[in-house]
Amino acid sequence: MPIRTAYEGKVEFLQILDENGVLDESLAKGTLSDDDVVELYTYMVKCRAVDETAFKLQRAKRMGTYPQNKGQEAAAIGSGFAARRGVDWLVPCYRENAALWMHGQPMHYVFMYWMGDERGSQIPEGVCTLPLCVPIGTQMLHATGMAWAFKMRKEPRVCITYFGDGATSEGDFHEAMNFASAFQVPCVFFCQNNQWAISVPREQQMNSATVAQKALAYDMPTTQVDGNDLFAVYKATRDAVERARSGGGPAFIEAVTYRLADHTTADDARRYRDAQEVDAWMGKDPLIRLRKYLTAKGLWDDAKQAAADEVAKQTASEVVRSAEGITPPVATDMFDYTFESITPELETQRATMRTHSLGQRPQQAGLAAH
Ligand SMILES: Cc1ncc(C[n+]2csc(CCOP(=O)(O)OP(=O)(O)O)c2C)c(N)n1
Ligand SMILES: [Mg+2]
Repeated sequence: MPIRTAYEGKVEFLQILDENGVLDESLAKGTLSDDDVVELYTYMVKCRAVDETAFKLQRAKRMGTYPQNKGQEAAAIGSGFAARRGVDWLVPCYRENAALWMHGQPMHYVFMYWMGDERGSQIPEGVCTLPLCVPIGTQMLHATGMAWAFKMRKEPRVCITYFGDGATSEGDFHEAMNFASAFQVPCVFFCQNNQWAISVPREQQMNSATVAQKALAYDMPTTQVDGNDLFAVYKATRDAVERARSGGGPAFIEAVTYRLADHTTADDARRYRDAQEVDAWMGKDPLIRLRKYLTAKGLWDDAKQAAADEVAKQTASEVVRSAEGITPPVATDMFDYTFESITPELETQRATMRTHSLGQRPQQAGLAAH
C-alpha cells in the first residue's frame, strides 16, 4: 500500500515595508492611507517617549520595575489599529502598551501598575482591554473563554491576545490554542516574537523553525510577519480579525520583532546578548523605517519631527504627573478589602504591619512602627 501524505503545511512570511523604508505598493494596496501612517507614526513617537520616561522613573526610584516596550511599537500599534475600539477586546501581556492606550486605557494607569498601585489595573467603562498580565501565558486562556462567550452570545466581537515567544512553551498556550480551534472561537493569537525570553534565546527555547508553525497543529490560519513593519502587522491582523468576526474562527500571527531594551529594569541584557546582534536590530527599528518612508514620500520633515517630539515630551510629563499625583493607597487596604472579617492574627498584622512568622520589623518593610 503506498504511503500517502496525511498532512502538509506551510508558513508564509509577510513584509510590506522593508528596513530601508521601501514599500511594496501592490501588497500595501487597501491597507493604510497616508493620513493613517502619519497619525500612527506620530503616535509611535509618543509611545516611545512615554516608554523611555518610565525607564528613567524607575532609575530615579520612582517606579518599582518596568518592562520596556522599545522596538515593538509597530507590532502593538499595527495590530491595535486593526481591532475596533470599544467592540473588540485586547487581552495583553505587558509589552503592548501602545495598543492598550490606543483603545482607551489611560497611559498613567500603566505607570501606576508598575509603581505597585493596583488601581492601575482598573478598566474604565467602555474600554475593552484587560489588565496587564505578568504570569506568562495565563491571559490566552482568558481570551479564549471571552471569545467563546462572544460566539455563544452571537456578538460580532473579536479578542486579540498578546504573548511572547517564551509563552508558547507553556502548557496554557497549547490548551488555549486547542480550545479556540476545537470551538472555533473568534480569537486572534498574536505572538510578539522578540527573540528572547529574559536571557533564553528563541533557538534554545524551542526547536521549531518558526513560532507560527505551532498553529498548524491546531489547524489555524497562521502567518509570520515582519513585526517591525506597520503595514504587514496591520494587514495580517485586520484579515485575521475580520475573518474571526465573520465566523471564520481563530487565527495565529507571529510578529518577528526584537526587544531593544533589557527584559525589565531588573535585568542587564549586556550580560547575555551580543552587542552586534542588538546593533543589527537597532537598524530595523520600526520608527526609523517609517520615518524614512514618510520623508521619501514628502509627508514628513524635520520640523514635523520636532513638533511630534515636543508633543511626546509633554504627554510623557503629563503621564508622570497623573500617576504620581494620585493619593497613594493606604497600606491597610489589603486587610480591609480582602477579608470580610479578619482573624486576631491578621488584626495584629494590620496594626503593626509585621508578621510574627517572619519576625519582620516594620522598618524592614519601609514602614513606620506603630
Ligand atoms: C508562569 C510564569 N512563569 C515564569 C515567569 C517568569 N518570567 C517572566 S517574563 C518571562 C519570559 C517571557 O518571555 P516571552 O514570553 O518571550 O515574553 P517577553 O518578556 O520576551 O516579551 C518569564 C519566564 C512568569 N512571569 N510566569
Ligand atoms: Mg520574548
